[in-house]
Amino acid sequence: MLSKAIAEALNKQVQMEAESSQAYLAMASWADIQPGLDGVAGFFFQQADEERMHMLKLMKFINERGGFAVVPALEQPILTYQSLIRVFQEFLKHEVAVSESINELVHLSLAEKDYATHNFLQWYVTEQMEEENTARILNDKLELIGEDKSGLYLFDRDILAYRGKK
Ligand code: OFO
Repeated sequence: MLSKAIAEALNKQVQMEAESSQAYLAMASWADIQPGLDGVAGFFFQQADEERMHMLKLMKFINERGGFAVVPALEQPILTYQSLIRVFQEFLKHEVAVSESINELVHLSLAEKDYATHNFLQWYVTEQMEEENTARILNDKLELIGEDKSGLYLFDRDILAYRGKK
């Protein structure tokens, strides 16, 4: 049975995953209407689906453990970007914030001696390490490319390979 504090904290994480999904869906839609960024659009459409899966996994766990998973209200995410690098900077910033939130949850689960939740959260710890790493690599590549059009062409062409690494 989840304590009130853990149930609340897990529900906050449900909200964060839902917000991530919305934010990445907006990035996907923005990329989708830019010329030549269909690879980036595909990457963020998939990332949005993945975040929704993270949310659902949390919701199932909360309900299975005697809590009540609350479907959160969501604010509209950032809809437009000035450049591709801005999108990826925001992606990294977002993933770092999610990792911090997962760390807090792990800390709370130990403080509350909730080892079932602690065990459940390990999947998220690993997932966040991978996602942060992917976001860093993609930011580094864009820094390197700068305004080089052929570099951007290759970046867009190859980006979906980073989905396969997960
Ligand atoms: Fe939910 O995995 Fe990143 O944010």
